[in-house]
Amino acid sequence: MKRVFSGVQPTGDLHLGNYLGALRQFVELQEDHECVYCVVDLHSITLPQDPKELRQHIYDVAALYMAIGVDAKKSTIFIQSEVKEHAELSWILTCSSYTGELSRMTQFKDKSKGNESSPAGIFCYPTLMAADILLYDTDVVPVGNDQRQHIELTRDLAIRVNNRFDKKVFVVPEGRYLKEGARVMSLDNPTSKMSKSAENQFSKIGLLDDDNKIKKSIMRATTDSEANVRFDIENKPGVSNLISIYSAFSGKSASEIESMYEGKGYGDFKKDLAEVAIESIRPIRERFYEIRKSDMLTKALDEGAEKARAIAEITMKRVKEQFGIGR
Ligand code: AQP
Repeated sequence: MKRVFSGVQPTGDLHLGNYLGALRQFVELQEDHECVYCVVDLHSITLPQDPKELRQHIYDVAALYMAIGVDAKKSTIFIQSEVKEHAELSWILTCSSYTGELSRMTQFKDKSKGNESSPAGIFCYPTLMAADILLYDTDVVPVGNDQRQHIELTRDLAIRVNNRFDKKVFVVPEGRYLKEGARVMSLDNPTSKMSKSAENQFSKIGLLDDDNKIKKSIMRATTDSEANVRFDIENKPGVSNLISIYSAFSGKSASEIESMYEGKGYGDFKKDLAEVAIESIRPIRERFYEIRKSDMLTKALDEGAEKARAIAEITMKRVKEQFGIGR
């Protein structure tokens, strides 16, 4: 059975972009893959976090995995910092990567903005992500489009190490990207991606937002003055983003949606989209609160960490032997 690995940073409440780009795939894949899903807390501290809030977000992300349908009996759910091999392999891969390739990562350029006092973690975190993936001999990595460059780097590092030792030290993984929802854009500025850390609450739809907040966010979303529901990313990025969200939730194609709203204004379209989003998110939110109250979460995380450690230890032993470190 092929192995799947993916993770989400506990940097805030998860939004529609995280769900439609990555999480939706988690559930689908667990039926015929061996899935390992991680809450990547070490990644989240590349930028300073409030420690109390961070701990809550770690639990929230794990509970959301379960609320969307990840089954802890079928899949492994765990917290990254509870398996020490992530940090260990990350260092080994940092030593195998080039400063030139790391400095070309767009997320590094976006987040550091050329500022010399930005944390070195922003620079090195792609090698931690590579370690997360390679530690589990991963075949498939379900992620949003924004992670393409990091997946390519992970593949390059795996191939580089394998070539250096002329041996299959690492499995070379493939990224898995969806057609609809792979890049959900911000509702107030459809030229940048929807992001947890965005300040404007109405720029995103959170998976824990109440019905009223979901409706308000969609009704306020930036569109254009043409009043024509038409998919055209270049000239109508706001409306196209809303059409993509509608499509990802309903399974209808963009052209079907265009025909449904021919001759109608943005008001009708947005009202219906709000309804579709509310009906899809409500069951996730309700399930989340049930899980958060019960002890099933800590049980799943304890068992998950144990299962993850068992795989990670075997990989690290192989890698250390290959690199000649330890005894
Ligand atoms: N807007 C998006 N559209 C589609 N997929 C997205 N993902 C994130 N934003 C979008 C996917 O969600 C998964 C988890 O992302 P992450 O939390 O690990 O990191 P991120 O990409 O940095 O997410 P955010 O929301 O933008 O967080 P902050 O604000 O903390 O940086 C990944 O598979 C990602 O592709």
